[in-house]
Amino acid sequence: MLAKDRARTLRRWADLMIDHVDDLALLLTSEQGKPLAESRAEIVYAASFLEWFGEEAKRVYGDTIPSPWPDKRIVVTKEPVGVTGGITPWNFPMAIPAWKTLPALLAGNAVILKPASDTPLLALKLANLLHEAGLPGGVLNVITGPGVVLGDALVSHKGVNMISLTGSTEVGRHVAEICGRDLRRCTLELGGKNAVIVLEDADLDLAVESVSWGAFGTTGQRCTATSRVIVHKAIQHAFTDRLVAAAEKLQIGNGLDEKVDMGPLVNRGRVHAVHQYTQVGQQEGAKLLTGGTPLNNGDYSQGAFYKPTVFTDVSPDMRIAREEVFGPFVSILPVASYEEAVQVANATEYGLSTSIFTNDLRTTFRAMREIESGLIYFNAPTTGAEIHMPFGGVKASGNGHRELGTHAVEEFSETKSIFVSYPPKHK
Ligand code: UN1
Repeated sequence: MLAKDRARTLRRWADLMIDHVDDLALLLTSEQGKPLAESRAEIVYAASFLEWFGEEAKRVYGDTIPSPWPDKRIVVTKEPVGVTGGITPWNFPMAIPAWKTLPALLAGNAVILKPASDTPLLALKLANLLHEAGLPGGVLNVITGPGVVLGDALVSHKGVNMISLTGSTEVGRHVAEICGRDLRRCTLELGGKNAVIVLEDADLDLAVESVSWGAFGTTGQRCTATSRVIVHKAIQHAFTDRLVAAAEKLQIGNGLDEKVDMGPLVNRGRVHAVHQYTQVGQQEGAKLLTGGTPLNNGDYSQGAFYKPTVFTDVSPDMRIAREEVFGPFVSILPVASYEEAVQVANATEYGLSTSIFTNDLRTTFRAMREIESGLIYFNAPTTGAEIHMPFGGVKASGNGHRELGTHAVEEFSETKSIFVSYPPKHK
């Protein structure tokens, strides 16, 4: 398609998503569990990607470079990679399929999308709406089923030129191994053990509100979720008391009930996995301040509910300070200085998102340099990606690629360097 036609299709797609926001949100909550307000926000968020990429679709530029040699020009063009495979998780069943599919389409590729088997419906809806918006048949294809069968088939298929995965670091290593063998390009967006650093001069109310949302929003099921709080000892107790109070105030229940703040985990297996970390924390000698139990009584018996859980006196070598829990679970690590906070923040194999609460200019600029993390926030939660910003992590949180924004289009493109010589005619 011509760039202007691609742009028009993507913009129509965005409008269709907004027209259907309530139906889509209802489906999302019914399938995934997050509260309706979060589901609506996710649809609007996904539609904003479509809108942004719809505008961007007209701006696929190349370069023309003068050569050091006379009578020669160099032209650099961007071309599609070919067929790309997207594998997406169940925590954002609409937003992540959108953010993987869009740059791939924009760069001119065909896409085969494999959504998580717990949440296939939104990806199917996304594809329906895109076809309604005018995408030709066969350009976006959705396949549904278990990852162990379909994921491996997709990742190792000789007709697939590139794989883009959002998932756990364990699955990422497996996908990278297969792609490595076949020299297939793969972009990986993996786990995190994201820290919020709360320093002595922090605005405590803001820090508590941000940690509560970062740790318990989406029931803690985000790669960017806050799972560690590294707090200066001088304000440790004031901060901890307020965080525990905020956690205990959250209304937990069926996401279809508009009064609910935190929905269930995605399935019962996840309740078991989170609860194991509570047991690990207790065995390791950390102090459980609140939560630490599944909710099973009454209406809760129908679902996969877990209480927001806060541990304190956690030390950096404990498993609950190092391993991704992916649930409403946060570990507090007290420190005595900014330097120690940075050392503790960097002491994990992950490096996705870190947030620092301070109003000190020197600390701010030092932290920008010293924190090992693909995303750094100041005075804000560890969550909240923005469409125009490169998104991704360092260390075991990824393999060096970045999603979203114009960077993402580059990831889904091949670069062709063309040398054109036009010497004078030989006699
Ligand atoms: C965000 O918190 O800003 O799987 C979005 C995930 C991420 C999206 C996070 N890919 O949680």
